[in-house]
Amino acid sequence: MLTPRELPDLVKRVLAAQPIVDMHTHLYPPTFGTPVANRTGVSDPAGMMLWGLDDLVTYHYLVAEVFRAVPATKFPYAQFWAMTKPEQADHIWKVLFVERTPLSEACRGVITTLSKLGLDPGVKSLTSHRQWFREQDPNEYIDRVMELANVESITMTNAVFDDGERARWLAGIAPDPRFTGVLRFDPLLLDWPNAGKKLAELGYAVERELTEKTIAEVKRFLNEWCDRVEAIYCAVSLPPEFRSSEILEKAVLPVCEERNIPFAMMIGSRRGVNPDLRDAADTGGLADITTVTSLCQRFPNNRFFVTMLARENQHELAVAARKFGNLMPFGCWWFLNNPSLIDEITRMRIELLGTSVIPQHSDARVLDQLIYKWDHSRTVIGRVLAEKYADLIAAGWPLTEAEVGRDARMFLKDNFLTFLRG
Ligand code: FIX
Ligand code: ZN
Repeated sequence: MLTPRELPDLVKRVLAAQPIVDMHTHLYPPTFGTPVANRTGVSDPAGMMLWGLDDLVTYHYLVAEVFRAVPATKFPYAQFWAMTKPEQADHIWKVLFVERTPLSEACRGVITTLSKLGLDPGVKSLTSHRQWFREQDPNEYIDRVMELANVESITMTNAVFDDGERARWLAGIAPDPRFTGVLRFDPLLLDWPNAGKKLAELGYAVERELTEKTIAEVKRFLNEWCDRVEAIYCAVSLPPEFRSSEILEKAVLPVCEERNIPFAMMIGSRRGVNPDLRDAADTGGLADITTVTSLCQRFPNNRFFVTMLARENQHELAVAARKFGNLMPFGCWWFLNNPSLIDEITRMRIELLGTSVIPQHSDARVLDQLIYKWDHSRTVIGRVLAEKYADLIAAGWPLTEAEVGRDARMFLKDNFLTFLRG
């Protein structure tokens, strides 16, 4: 039987040894092309596989932070976006890592990643490190990063309304066993007239009115694309105000039920509040949990992955999951992906849901981020778990290492895979 004293190290060791299935990322394999110069000599400016130093440092979280440190009144947005990516990275590095202490979570993430790769994070210039990344082979580098992060499977976000990504799929993409597909289609639920026009361009006989024929064609579109990307689930992100829609209820959920795959809702994103920040333009907002409970109640044959962006929605989401077995809360999304909030949310979820929750996803946009996002999350989740186990032992439970191993496997891999299978 374990003792409270040995728990922190043991839990840390067990979590570190547990391979992760990362259920939500924006990562792509080399088959989608990469804009990053590398050892193979092959790169594609429109490539979708982001990795390496300049992509790490120009992550949209850091773009938002650099415009806080040096506002656009002093350094206009247009000037920043006119620079090359290495020039943007040099500006961000100088402002946030040289002229200031890189205290923020996003800054600390870059430091952790460089350190774990064996590179000195304290450099004043990025030049020497840039050369190191140029000497990497993207395909081999994926294996190296997955090993360092102990991630065994990467779940993509395949945005079918992204013209660049759609064109690549239509041209044919060889499958990569390290990556699994997810069909993502926000515009279908948020901007029907335009999404309808796009479906018509792609050859689907849809009309503006949601006639039976149109609904049938939307279902055909979803099924054909789920087949193409071998979707393990379907996903959308939704603004706080979203309640439901005819397309969701008459096309999306029936298709997910027929295919026996879950539907993921990422709720609370308000897009484009400051467009000059581009990918960093979005914010979050408080949503209404009845959006979730009403769908779970009215569609009992559908399974729902749900993550919510507002801190204030987390408790009611966990409580809602106590009411609906077809609801799986997951991750500390985006502005919640910070140690203090991961701690608060994970602690509350374990107290309300025990082991039946998926504590985290990485949301990595740059391959190397898997290293820090999982290192930082494992540390916080491990700390919370060790304290929860200590409480359990204090209550008289004869906790074993095997139980800790079983829980780690459920939190970091099996809860996701089991809910996928239904
Ligand atoms: O909708 C999403 O999947 C979000 O995760 C992204 O849009 C967001 O920009 C992001 O990268 C959050 O971490
Ligand atoms: Zn995301």
